[in-house]
Amino acid sequence: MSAHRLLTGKVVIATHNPGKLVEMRELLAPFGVEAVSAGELGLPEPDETGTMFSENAAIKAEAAARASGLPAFADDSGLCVNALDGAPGLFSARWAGPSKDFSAAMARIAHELDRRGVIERRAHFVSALVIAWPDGHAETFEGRVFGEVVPPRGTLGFGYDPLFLPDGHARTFGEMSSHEKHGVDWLTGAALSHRARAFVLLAEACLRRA
Ligand code: ITT
Repeated sequence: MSAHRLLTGKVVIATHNPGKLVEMRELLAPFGVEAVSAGELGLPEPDETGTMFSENAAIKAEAAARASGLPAFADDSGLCVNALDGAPGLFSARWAGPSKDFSAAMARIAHELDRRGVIERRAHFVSALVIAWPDGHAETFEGRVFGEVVPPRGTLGFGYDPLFLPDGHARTFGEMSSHEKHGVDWLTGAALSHRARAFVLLAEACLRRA
């Protein structure tokens, strides 16, 4: 296994999802790297042909690093519902269709659970984060948060946030500010969301506080 490499200077945030972009910028903010988004650089969205979150994150990060000549940071993530055999999972974005209608995607989850007469509502979010350098070096980190699917509540966050109630909390991600959703304590390394949990590992390995 290769040694971790420090990320300094300028980095591309290789996402076209505005909700993720906000969270990834916030997480990077304390570390003194200059972040520019794939959208700002006019980079295309590569086809996500992987069969694992980490593969798709690597596809996105490596494509952006090659195209920009800069280190690039990508997230591939999704919501996995136990009673739906892990769906929507890798297809979480696709369940919202070309119009990115997450109300419809959340309604589809409720419908699928009702159709199966399921009471068990366990679910988790997964985030795979990859930083890829233009010379081909890459680092991968993964985080998960477990909880339950509930009737959607709240207007904060993005995607499936309103229907996800993390274990030990009374409010859904849709009812939490992004700061609460990250839940990062840099002293202990604790974090709440899947993305923040993966990011804490990434930060320990590849970042230094500014
Ligand atoms: P990029 O590939 O450009 O980053 P995307 O939206 O296509 O954007 P993904 O392929 O990783 O990203 O799809 C994951 C989907 O899962 C995403 O569209 C969200 O709707 C959902 N998702 C991931 N993390 C989430 C979170 O923290 N809160 C709510 N929904 C989330």
